[in-house]
Amino acid sequence: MRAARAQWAPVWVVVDGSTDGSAGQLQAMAGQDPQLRVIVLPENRGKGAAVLEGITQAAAEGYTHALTMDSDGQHPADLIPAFMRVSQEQPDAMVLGKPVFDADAPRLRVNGRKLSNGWAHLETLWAGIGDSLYGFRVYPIAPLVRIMRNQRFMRRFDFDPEAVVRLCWAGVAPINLDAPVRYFRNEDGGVSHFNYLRDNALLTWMHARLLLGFLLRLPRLILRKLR
Ligand SMILES: Nc1nc2c(ncn2[C@@H]2O[C@H](COP(=O)(O)OP(=O)(O)O)[C@@H](O)[C@H]2O)c(=O)[nH]1
Ligand SMILES: [Mg+2]
Repeated sequence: MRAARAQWAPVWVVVDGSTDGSAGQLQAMAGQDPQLRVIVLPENRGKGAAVLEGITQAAAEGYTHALTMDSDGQHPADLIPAFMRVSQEQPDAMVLGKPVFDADAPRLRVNGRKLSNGWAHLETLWAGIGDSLYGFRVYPIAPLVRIMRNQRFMRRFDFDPEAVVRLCWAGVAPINLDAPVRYFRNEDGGVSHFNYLRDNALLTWMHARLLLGFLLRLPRLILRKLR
């Protein structure tokens, strides 16, 4: 959070039912810093639901775009201004981080990504999604809120890939920018809540419904591709 605040104002943190006392600490910091807002969800709802809460409040206050990032230090806060600049130049697009992995990145995760990316390419007829899973992104808020309101999925870890695919379908073009990802080793405090069985099952079900949506939209996607 501090790294993000050093680069940008305002910064909003959504605390998603965390039980480690981080909400209290953040609220104390927000008391000293008018540019920091803390939104606390009493119960864990999942990544997509937390983003939706943040961007719904942001839209109500007149914001049109939001950069999302993880709060566990894995995402490059120093790139926030560059991503925002590109978004300001091309406000109709979404600006997607393209992960540049360090040597500590778990092989299984890096390879699992290729699978999810392959599906996302197919589902959008190669519309140019650089990475389907990386959560360091700038979204135009209005189309994303519209898509999520029409959907009861996309509320957990299935959020990031489903959001890019559905935004592509809605005509929001992706712009990809390289952005390093850090993987902390466990001994350095790296904590991952990624659960192989649970999250891969969630992603498989997500791609199954996206494939169905893809088939329904295929004529339109082909027409768009030809133009
Ligand atoms: N709001 C919310 N975000 C989550 C939840 N689980 C994971 N995330 C988000 O997804 C990111 C990736 O999860 P993480 O456990 O760090 O796994 P990693 O992929 O190994 O880094 C987190 O940093 C959060 O931004 C959740 O239950 N609620
Ligand atoms: Mg993480």
